[in-house]
Amino acid sequence: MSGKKTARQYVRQYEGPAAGWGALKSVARNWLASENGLKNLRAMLKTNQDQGFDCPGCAWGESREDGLVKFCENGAKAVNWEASGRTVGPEFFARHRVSDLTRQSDYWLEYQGRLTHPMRYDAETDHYVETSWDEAFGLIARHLNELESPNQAEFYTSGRASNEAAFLYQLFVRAYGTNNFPDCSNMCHEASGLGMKDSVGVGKGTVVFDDFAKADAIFILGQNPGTNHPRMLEPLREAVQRGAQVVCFNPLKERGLERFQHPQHPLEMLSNDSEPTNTAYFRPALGGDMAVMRGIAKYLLAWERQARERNDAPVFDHDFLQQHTDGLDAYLSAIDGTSWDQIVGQSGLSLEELETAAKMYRQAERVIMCWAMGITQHRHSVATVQEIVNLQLLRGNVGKPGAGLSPVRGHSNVQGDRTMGIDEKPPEGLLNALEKRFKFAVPRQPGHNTVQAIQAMEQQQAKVFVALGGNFAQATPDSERTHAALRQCDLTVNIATKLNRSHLVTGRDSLILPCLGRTEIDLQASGPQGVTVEDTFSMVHISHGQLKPKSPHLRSEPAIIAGIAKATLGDHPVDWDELVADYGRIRELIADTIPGFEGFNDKLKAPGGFHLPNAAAARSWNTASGKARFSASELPASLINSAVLEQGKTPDLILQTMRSHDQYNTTVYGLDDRYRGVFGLREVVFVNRDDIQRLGFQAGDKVDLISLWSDGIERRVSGFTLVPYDIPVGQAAAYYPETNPLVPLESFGDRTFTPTSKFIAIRLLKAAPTNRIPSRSS
Ligand SMILES: Nc1nc2c(c(=O)[nH]1)N[C@H]1C(S)=C(S)[C@@H](COP(=O)(O)OP(=O)(O)OC[C@H]3O[C@@H](n4cnc5c(=O)[nH]c(N)nc54)[C@H](O)[C@@H]3O)O[C@H]1N2
Ligand SMILES: Nc1nc2c(c(=O)[nH]1)N[C@H]1C(S)=C(S)[C@@H](COP(=O)(O)OP(=O)(O)OC[C@H]3O[C@@H](n4cnc5c(=O)[nH]c(N)nc54)[C@H](O)[C@@H]3O)O[C@H]1N2
Ligand SMILES: [Mo]
Repeated sequence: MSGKKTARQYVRQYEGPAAGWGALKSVARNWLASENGLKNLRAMLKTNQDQGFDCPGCAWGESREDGLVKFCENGAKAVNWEASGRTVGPEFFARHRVSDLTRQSDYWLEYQGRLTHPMRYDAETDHYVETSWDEAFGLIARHLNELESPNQAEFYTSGRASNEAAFLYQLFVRAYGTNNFPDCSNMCHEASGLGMKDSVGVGKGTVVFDDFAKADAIFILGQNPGTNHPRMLEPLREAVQRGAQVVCFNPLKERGLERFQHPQHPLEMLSNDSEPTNTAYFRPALGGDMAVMRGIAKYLLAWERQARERNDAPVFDHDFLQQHTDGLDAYLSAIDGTSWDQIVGQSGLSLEELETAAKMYRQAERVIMCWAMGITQHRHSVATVQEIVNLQLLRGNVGKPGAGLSPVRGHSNVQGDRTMGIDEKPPEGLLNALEKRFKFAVPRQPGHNTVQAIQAMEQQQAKVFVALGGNFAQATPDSERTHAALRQCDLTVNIATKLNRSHLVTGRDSLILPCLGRTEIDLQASGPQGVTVEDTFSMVHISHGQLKPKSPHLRSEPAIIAGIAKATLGDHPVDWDELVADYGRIRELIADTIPGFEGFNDKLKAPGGFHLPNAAAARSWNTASGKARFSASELPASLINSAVLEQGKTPDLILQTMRSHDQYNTTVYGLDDRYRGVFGLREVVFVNRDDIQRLGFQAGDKVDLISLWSDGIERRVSGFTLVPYDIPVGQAAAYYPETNPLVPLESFGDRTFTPTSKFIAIRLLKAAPTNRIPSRSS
């Protein structure tokens, strides 16, 4: 395939390919802005190297064998952001009252730099004041030990925490007595875990990095890798070059899925050439992917029947179906019972498009299905994930090289955190292993997920909130209610690297505990420590920080957890200090209790780490029936929630909330979204020109967005700029977290409790005058 491809014309202003010169320019800007440029450049060269640290960006994995330096624009931004030269210490908090800081934007808050000292909130003066680690641990212990029940405390985890930190945290929390582990995964790939566990017995992806080079087709559903997993563009481009199909399903034409310029390929950069990263692009309705998959399956079934009549080669993989699956008949009936009208109506694709996609699927011997938030943040996400599995099972596309299921994870160690037991519904096996090893009665009652934790705080049933990283107040839905719920707590604690809004939405007592970042040297009694992470392909490897810590007062996450644990529980059930002195000892405990980690410390010596066993990838099915199971779900009767329909309300548009190119979740690196042609502004809403006209607005108008729900609460965000965009009619898109106030707490996925961040029924109104915080307040 030739390198040339004329730029297709879209409404966006950005004409360049993904990555390439645009990315280098942006990285350079970030380097300079970090005020620590040269050091960070040296640090960059250590990213994802055997002796270096794991990129604190996304969970995409790499083959590490070729020894090349691998990083991407957004990984570079993540490193620079963490390694910022600016700091936020006691003088900063003395200068700013908390209520004043609250008026600053999320961007401004994190931009101020790295937290340097443990700080305690003083409600009387409305300032954070310096405290000592011992006082902080003592305060937490006092609060925890005063609760009537351990279930009145919530222990949140964000997916950047290392395996060692996560394991210690869950050990402490369970020894304290609760399974209340709300975590970012509840808002993220919960549906992938639940759906896949039931269907194939494993809640993780079944492919490894090398499978991408062997696939005949890669389907990418509801994912924007150009921004969120940029290193994935390279295998996609290579797939296209060798003639494989890369088939995208995304209502937005995402630049990274169209063209990619390799930043480490000098010739391509000089000639400004770029390579396509897809061979077909379909633009479904929001929430329409289950119908798309059903439509493809319906074509396959029709062709299978035709083939049987004509004695042609079968379409289905009958050996696989016979030997490895059950529930096929019920599933085929479900396909027959789903009309083409339903499929076309709900998918947003035409019959011809569905047929084309089905042909691409059928022609490939080996297919990988990748997906992310466009699939998992809907009400029927579990059913959608299972429909992806169904389709893959029909042609035996699970558990063979170059084929499989690939939910592409978000945070760099979100998958590892679950493996370590950050799970509000822990598997029996884990609890038994902990009980046996540590000799205490583990709590057996399921704990709270993120939504339930907010509800418990709202009802004053939960009184202490502890966060191991993340930005709970902003990442969660229904911001106004969630903030009010947090403020009712007796104590809120945030273990964090940078200041964010969660630290300002305080309980009566509140602590900020500043920790080392992954880029920094972690020195303990036995010497410098490494920590481990698990990537999206279940590869576990070690990460060694390289930079001098930002402040001598910082402690590592394991040390902070151990400090809280010791103050609360004493030396029970372990000698916490001894574990922190040498993380190898924590790994020994992991080896004793978590399957796949036997001989953990030794296994880490292998270059690139080791791969955790994945039963489904080996065609061994840990399901109720011992087989891979078809799920015969019906398509949802309506995508719009009955809580909206019952009100007789008709939405103007359906809104998805997504990431710009200049952010990492609630961390906003800058105000541009280069690929989508938006610069200097985040309060924008992308709408089709026809809809803008239909609704009586003009491009550039300022509008308020109101979401529809049945509880009488007005959920509104104000003063958003209308951007005409190449987006299907009836849809809108805007950035997270600015639009989180619109997501009702009760609008979550069936079984998953994942907020429906990709499907919000909204109305547009002419903007009312507001006291809104402008983004440009830095
Ligand atoms: N630089 C950077 N990297 C990141 C992150 C970040 O914020 N910044 N976040 C990390 C995390 S935690 C995660 S979970 C991942 C998120 O990675 P993504 O899932 O790629 O993140 P989103 O921006 O939410 O993008 C969702 C994509 O799905 C599409 N989409 C929305 N709704 C639908 C739908 O109903 N159907 C289909 N087919 N498509 C739909 C949107 O148009 C968009 O392209 O990225 C991780 N990596
Ligand atoms: N509307 C809407 N809401 C969403 C989503 C969406 O698509 N739309 N996506 C959801 C998804 S997929 C996710 S994963 C969640 C993310 O939710 P979170 O994981 O809670 O949020 P982040 O923005 O990643 O957290 C950023 C903060 O983490 C802290 N931090 C950074 N590095 C470290 C570290 O090494 N250690 C510690 N202790 N702290 C650190 C910093 O203080 C920083 O401010 O948001 C969810 N919310
Ligand atoms: Mo995520």
